[in-house]
Amino acid sequence: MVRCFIGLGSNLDDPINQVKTALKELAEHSQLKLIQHSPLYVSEPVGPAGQPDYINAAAEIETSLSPEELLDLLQQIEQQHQRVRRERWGPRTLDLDILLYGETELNTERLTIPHPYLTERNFVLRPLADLDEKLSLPSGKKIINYLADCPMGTLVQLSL
Ligand code: A4P
Ligand code: MG
Repeated sequence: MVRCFIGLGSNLDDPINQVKTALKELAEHSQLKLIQHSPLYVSEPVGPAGQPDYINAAAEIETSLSPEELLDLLQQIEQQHQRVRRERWGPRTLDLDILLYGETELNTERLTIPHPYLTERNFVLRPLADLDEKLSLPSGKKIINYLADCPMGTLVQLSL
């Protein structure tokens, strides 16, 4: 089993409910084990202006799926949430990203792990640090050090 971290984001169609439902779907999935999830946060959108605020969270899971199989599973869950892919970084009902997959570093056409923008986004770093304040990247650099250096867009904690 590999310890992985998944990022959850939504800014359309009742985003709190989208994220809570996705967490439930992860918890109930037979091919992974949900260990814990972070609180939910309201965060300012990064990307095209004029889109609604996001709800963001992170989840710690264990799985024996390969990175590609895990991505397939996450994309299936995204599809269940009627996600329509339009513009890059545009609004979405549900976005599930593989943030970390054990100590694996990967750069293929389909997958970049660790997630390429992980270290620049407080709405990813904060929930990861909530889950494990000692968490590091495969490079050995600590999440909390990136968080300290991360320009803070507004991030408001909602609830567990
Ligand atoms: N892909 C590559 N690496 C990964 C990975 N580690 N995890 C590929 C998941 N997918 C990965 O993703 C496009 C392709 O990325 C996938 O088909 C997969 O093969 P997508 O979800 O369809 O497209 P996207 O999400 O629009 O693009 P991208 O670049 O993944 O955007 P991000 O980084 O996910 O950003 N602002 C706030 N406040 N909160 C947010 O959550 N999210 C975004 C989207 C923009 N602004 C935001 C937020
Ligand atoms: Mg994505």
